[in-house]
Amino acid sequence: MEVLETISKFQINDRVMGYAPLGAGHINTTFLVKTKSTKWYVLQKINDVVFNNVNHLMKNIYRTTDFLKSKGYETLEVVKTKDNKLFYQDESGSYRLYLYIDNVVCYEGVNDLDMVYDVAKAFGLLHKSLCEFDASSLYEIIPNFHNTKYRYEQLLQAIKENKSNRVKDCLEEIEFFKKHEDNFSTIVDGIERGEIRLAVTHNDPKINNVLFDRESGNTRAVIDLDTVMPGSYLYDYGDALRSLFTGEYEDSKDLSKVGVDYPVFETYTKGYLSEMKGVLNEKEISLLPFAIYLISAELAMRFLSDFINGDVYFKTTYSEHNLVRARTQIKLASDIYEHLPQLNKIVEKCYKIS
Ligand code: ADP
Ligand code: GN1
Ligand code: MG
Repeated sequence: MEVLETISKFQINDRVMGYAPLGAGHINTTFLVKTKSTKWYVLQKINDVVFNNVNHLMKNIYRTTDFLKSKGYETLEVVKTKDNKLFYQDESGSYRLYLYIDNVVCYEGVNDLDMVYDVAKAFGLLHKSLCEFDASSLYEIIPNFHNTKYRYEQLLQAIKENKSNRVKDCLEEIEFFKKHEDNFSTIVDGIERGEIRLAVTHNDPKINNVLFDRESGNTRAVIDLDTVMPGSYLYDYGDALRSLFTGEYEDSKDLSKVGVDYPVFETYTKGYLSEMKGVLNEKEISLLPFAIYLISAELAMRFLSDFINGDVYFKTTYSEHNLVRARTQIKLASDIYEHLPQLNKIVEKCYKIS
């Protein structure tokens, strides 16, 4: 790709001075585009292996960010191409341009509990701001992304096919899923019965997708909206805590540090409920801790299925990498499952004081 040539396809009025790689994202290729004025831009090559319908993806982003802006919420701002399209495409790939959100910092991990609270509030505010948006009108960018029941069927299929002859290496892990299989439909069935809201969700609620103001330290915007689609708030809440709990140990063989971090759990729950208390229903509140268990089990299934299938989805650097990752998530899921009564009590307390 010729970056300057690609930039010239978009509606930029100022003179472009140059560009440089930006951030440490794993999915897209991102550049900061500097101009002569104070208005800078972010050019991204969209990963079209992960996202095979860029048109749908950009429509979802455009519609939701437009809605957020109308509510006065700082968010990504799509800059269209000269022929008024949401993205530019040529034989080298698909590209989009955003306005650069300046004076911000992005973190790979949390430094303290204040930061946990702020991140939780940022994701809570995103959910709340979009709660009146008709989720069913959005495209499902990755079908069945958080459909744990479907993910379990995929695991059973992988076991049956045993393509890489690896089933013999993970019998204990498979046993975990067999024991827990009655739990995997809870959220999906709840959505189907109308007990759990089908909502607009982010689906990658990690700390490095939140931008903080460089001066005040306050959160400014939630970014990386590629996977914004219909889902349940429960999966986003659960996934955010799951990633905070595993932190740097997601790929580690050392399972001793993996488990519930109570101060992080309580602080995140308080921050999230400070925005979402009036939006979540009783059923959803009662399932908050369960959702962390379920999403951890779901990710464990995804890693294990990929291990059994011969490492075709997640990037791996050694042959047992996906198995090691699955074990971490199984350990976390088991730990949460054992402590559900305590965790539910903490949620009740947070709910009362929020
Ligand atoms: P990926 O899907 O690869 O994670 P992201 O959309 O999260 O890609 O972008 C990668 C990084 O680029 C972010 O973590 C952030 O540091 C930076 N970034 C992306 N968009 C913007 C923006 N509009 N303004 C400022 N920084 C941005
Ligand atoms: C993938 O690439 P990253 O880290 O943002 C995956 C998530 C998993 C995560 C686990 C599109 O996200 O669902 O939680 O790995 N994203 C996709 O590390 O599959
Ligand atoms: Mg990102």
